Amino acid sequence: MTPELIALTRPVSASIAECELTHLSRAPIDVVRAAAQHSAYEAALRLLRVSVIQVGAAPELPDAVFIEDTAIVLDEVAVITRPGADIRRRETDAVAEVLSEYRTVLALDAPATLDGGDVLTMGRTIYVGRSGRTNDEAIARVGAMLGPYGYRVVAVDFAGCLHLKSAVTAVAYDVVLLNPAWVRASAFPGYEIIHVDPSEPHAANGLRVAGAVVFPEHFPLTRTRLEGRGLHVVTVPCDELAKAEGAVTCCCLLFSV
Ligand code: CIR
Repeated sequence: MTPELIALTRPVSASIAECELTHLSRAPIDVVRAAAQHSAYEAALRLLRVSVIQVGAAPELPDAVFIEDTAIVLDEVAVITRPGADIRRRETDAVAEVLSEYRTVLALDAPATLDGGDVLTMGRTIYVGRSGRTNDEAIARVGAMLGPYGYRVVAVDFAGCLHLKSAVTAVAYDVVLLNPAWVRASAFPGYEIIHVDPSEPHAANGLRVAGAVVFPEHFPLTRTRLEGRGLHVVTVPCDELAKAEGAVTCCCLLFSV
């Protein structure tokens, strides 16, 4: 039987305009439009036969929609993170509760800090970006926790963007999409590399799911590159959520059951 794919998502919070911002200047966010875009994203996932399960809303937590940052979910186990931004640590309990229905749940504790956006899993290798949100203690701890499950953890340096997955994501099992201005392609030896179009620096974040790549519709030039490589791209509107420094991977935790 084909495994069922589940995407945990979380509604856009009414307070999203007060989100954390690192590399972007604050711009007004239209909450209704952001929520509509989030619904379109969930609909795109459902069309790809993913079961979307919403974790309860957290209106008082501005960044709750970016659920990816709260956990690393693998086939064997899940690790609840300790997000780098203080206020975001309050997002994890509700996610842990839902995840515990599907996985054994481990958790990071102080002084480790880690955002799931810094974690790129490809096969048995877990690349973890060293960032303002993710520290070396967390990288060592994740290595120690997941080594026994057969995973190798590799630290990756990058610069210029919030998370490792702002700079690079997997768009097929052997292909990565990256912005060479933010991360070195040599960090991913053996992988075919597709560069973002230079005029679309934020386009390296695509969500690989069910043989497709869910991808922001506001990056048409990079989309053409993906399609030119034969990849099936499903575009979603997400420019409103992008004002909160989020993209497509960050709005779900994807796993199979
Ligand atoms: C933050 O700064 O934490 C949020 N405003 C954006 C988080 C985006 N998360 C992600 O890309 N994984």
